[in-house]
Amino acid sequence: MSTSELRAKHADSWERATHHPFLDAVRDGSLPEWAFTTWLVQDYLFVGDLLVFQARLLARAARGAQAVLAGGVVGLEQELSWFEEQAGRRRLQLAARRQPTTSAYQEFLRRLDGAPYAASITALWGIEAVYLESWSGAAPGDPTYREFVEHWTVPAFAEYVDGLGRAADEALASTESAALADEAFAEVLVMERAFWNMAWAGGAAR
Ligand code: HMH
Repeated sequence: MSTSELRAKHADSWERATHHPFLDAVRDGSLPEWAFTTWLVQDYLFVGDLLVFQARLLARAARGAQAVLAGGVVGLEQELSWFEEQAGRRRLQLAARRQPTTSAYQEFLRRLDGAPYAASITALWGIEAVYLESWSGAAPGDPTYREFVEHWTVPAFAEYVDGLGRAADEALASTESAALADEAFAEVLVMERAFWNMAWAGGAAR
């Protein structure tokens, strides 16, 4: 199994994770400010949880995946500072509670701590690949939100996602846990859809 096979197998769910009224409204500027704020605060909490997960994954990674994962850990720590700057500029309070969707995602990441390495690296690739695709669809974005669109569409982020894909493919090529990797990827797609819905349903069916 490979990452491209997984994407093809879960094409419908991939589509639902990467296209959403929230992203359409980021593109055309019609997103209510409160919805963006909800997303920003909850995503800050999510990135903190992802950093914890990724640091643990690095500790058990294949030798060939250490560089991309270590780089990603540094990147996530910098991303937290970037969120803090963004929140400061918008006078937003980041010290919020996790909403149920964010808590469910955190619990999923904790479960992945105990999953076979191939399943966990595949899930991580899925998490980041969804963001690249999602924000690419919102480009260039209304000026209000353009910095966020640019953040997840820069070439360096695309290269990072490619690097995670190579690490996942390497793990998938020799694993006996392909079924668990498939399940983990499918669950990422459901979680990502739910995360957009948490921020804003946009009047559309969920
Ligand atoms: C919900 N998924 C979510 N937030 C993010 N910041 C990413 C993926 C990418 O890091």
